[in-house]
Amino acid sequence: MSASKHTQLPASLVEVAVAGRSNVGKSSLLNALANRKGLAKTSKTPGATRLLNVFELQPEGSGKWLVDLPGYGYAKAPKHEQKRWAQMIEDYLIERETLELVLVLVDGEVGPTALDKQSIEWFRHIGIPIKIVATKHDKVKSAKLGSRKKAVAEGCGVEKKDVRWVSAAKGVGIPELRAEIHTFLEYE
Ligand SMILES: Nc1nc2c(ncn2[C@@H]2O[C@H](COP(=O)(O)OP(=O)(O)O)[C@@H](O)[C@H]2O)c(=O)[nH]1
Ligand SMILES: [Mg+2]
Repeated sequence: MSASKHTQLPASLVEVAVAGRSNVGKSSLLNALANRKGLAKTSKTPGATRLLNVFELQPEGSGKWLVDLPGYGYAKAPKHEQKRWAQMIEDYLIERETLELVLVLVDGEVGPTALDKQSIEWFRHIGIPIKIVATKHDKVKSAKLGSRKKAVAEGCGVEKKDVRWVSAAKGVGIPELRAEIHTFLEYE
């Protein structure tokens, strides 16, 4: 289901949200995790997801949700819309009581940007548990992978082992991340 405000959502048991810049690969990752191509809408046009899009783990009514958040920092959108999205995401992140973990996606091809670092700092400040996920593993040349892995970990202020590298396109890291999410949701 989708909502333009978290207050429109029904109660859940536990939620894991997927956050990151526009075009980082949030929707593609959700589809890869669910093993369903068209579940979350992906787009070549950044800024396509403007709603909180909620997916429930089976069985129906489990109350265990994955939430696809609108991407932050979509510069081409009108300023007032950017502000509105940012406020909606912030309200959700701060006020949603059943939100237990945020997967913070960083584009592995690009490396952590200033906006990524700013967002991570904000999550830490608010005290929301995060897990760094580096996307588009398949787009990083193997000669660069070592230095990029170091750069992502350092830029995000975590150990290299604490970054989950994934490729939604090639399936790299997807079973591992899926298992981590399941474990997390089971123990909540
Ligand atoms: N090569 C490659 N492209 C990806 C991957 N994940 C996402 N993309 C592409 O990146 C673009 C943005 O993806 P999307 O999932 O819509 O990003 P979102 O805006 O964060 O939801 C699309 O063109 C995707 O096909 C990946 O693992 N590998
Ligand atoms: Mg999306």
